[in-house]
Amino acid sequence: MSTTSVTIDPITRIEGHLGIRVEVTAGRVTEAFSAGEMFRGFEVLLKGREPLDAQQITQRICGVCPVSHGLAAVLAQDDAYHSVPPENGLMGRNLIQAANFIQSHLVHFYQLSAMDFIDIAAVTSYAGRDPALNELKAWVTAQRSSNVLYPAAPFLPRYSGDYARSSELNITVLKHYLDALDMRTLAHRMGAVFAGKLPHAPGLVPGGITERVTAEKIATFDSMLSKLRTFIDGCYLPDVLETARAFPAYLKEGKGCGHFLAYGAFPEATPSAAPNLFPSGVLMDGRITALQPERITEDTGHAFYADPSGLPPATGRTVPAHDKRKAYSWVKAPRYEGKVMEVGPLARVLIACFREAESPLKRLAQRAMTDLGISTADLASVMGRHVTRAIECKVVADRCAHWVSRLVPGEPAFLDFDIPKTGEGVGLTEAPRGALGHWLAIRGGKIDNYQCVVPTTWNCSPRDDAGHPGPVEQALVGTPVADPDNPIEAVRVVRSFDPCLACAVH
Ligand code: NFE
Ligand code: MG
Repeated sequence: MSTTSVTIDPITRIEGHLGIRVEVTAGRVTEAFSAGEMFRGFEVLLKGREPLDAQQITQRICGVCPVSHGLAAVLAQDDAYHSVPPENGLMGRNLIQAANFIQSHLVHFYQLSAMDFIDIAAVTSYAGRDPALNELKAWVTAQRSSNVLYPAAPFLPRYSGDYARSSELNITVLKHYLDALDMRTLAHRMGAVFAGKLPHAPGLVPGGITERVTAEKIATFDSMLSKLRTFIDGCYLPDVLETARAFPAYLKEGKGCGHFLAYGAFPEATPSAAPNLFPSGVLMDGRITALQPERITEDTGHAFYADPSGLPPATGRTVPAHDKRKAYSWVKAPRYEGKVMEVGPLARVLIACFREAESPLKRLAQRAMTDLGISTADLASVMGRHVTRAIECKVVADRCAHWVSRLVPGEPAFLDFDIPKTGEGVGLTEAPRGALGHWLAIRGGKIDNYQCVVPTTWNCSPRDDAGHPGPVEQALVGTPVADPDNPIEAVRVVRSFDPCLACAVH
């Protein structure tokens, strides 16, 4: 039987430079390769710097999830300095991180993924009076009739495929695509109330946040939050569920490696006595165990690095080697106990579902599964990733109301600390795309070693030294590809992970 090699490089509507190659035999993917195509070197340039530079420099790894990098950097320092934020600092950090999750999840569904399913051409027969939709209609009509070979982004050109047939679903999501642009701005403004500014937050520091808590800021945050919650409840979550209903096959496709990892995030007390809003855990073969960070290692056998393979991040190295034989990606291959792990909203929701304790994530997931008539096994799929992302977006936005209510105007938002000449710290949190860790070592008062293991490093990792493909590579295998010239099914699988290659290679 003949095999066709399909290369999608670069894959668009993601962040960063990702090349995907799939081998298609008898209409299905039989092998897949995911390649990060650039080197950035943040871990190298952090060496020798002041430890307090870490949260500012690491935020420049990415424009989508800078807050998570800033937070991981200050958590690593809190660990090294034994600094503990006061209540205002803890709640303030949660609110900044929540705002970042909301903007990231909205942009991922509407701007990055929805057009894999929604038919932009449907707007040409729109007969209503919405000015924004009519403007879009005029633009798409002009693009389609102009006969140019490459019509302007972001909607066209596109792969041909089985786009949604319901004109109501198409028009509703297109309208919300346009609304989501304003909602994303609003989420950034909301986070900036306590971050100082966004997307890169100057106000994240060890020991808390620098922004003072005032009654006016609380009121401003609250009023923005209420608009965002209305959009998430009335548009985002229903749109995702409706899209999932329209594409039931994608509640089966793109299963993945079946092992899930979460570090947990959104602490509600210090020291963390109560569980975080997002619990930590490791889910393998249907069994959940407590996270043991020392079991994390990174393989480099197929990555362009000369570092020894299999090192734990605390002693990790970053030595680029662009001409390394057998390497095909600038992304390292993180593993937990040597196992391939998926991270992200799906991992967080499944871990919450498999824990005995009740939680908002578990409750909402159970409601969505009943609604869709599916089980937890079906969540491990393309649509399951979209649905779990929307669920956790609602959980986070709803919980902001509680965190805001715990802020006390006039009370301190950070407590002072001393930077030791020698020390080590680990900052583990959750970024919108999954488990994020920063490992810091200080010698002579300066950064001696800094290692980041990032969500897309887990999800888009290449093969490890034992030859096991990474999570995206595994999710692609088995995917039907009807037309190798229009591999829409493959990009749907990849985009469901919300990859960020800028982060993955850092
Ligand atoms: Ni650049 Fe990020 C998130 C982090 S992804 S977007 O979310 O950390 O790997
Ligand atoms: Mg790294």
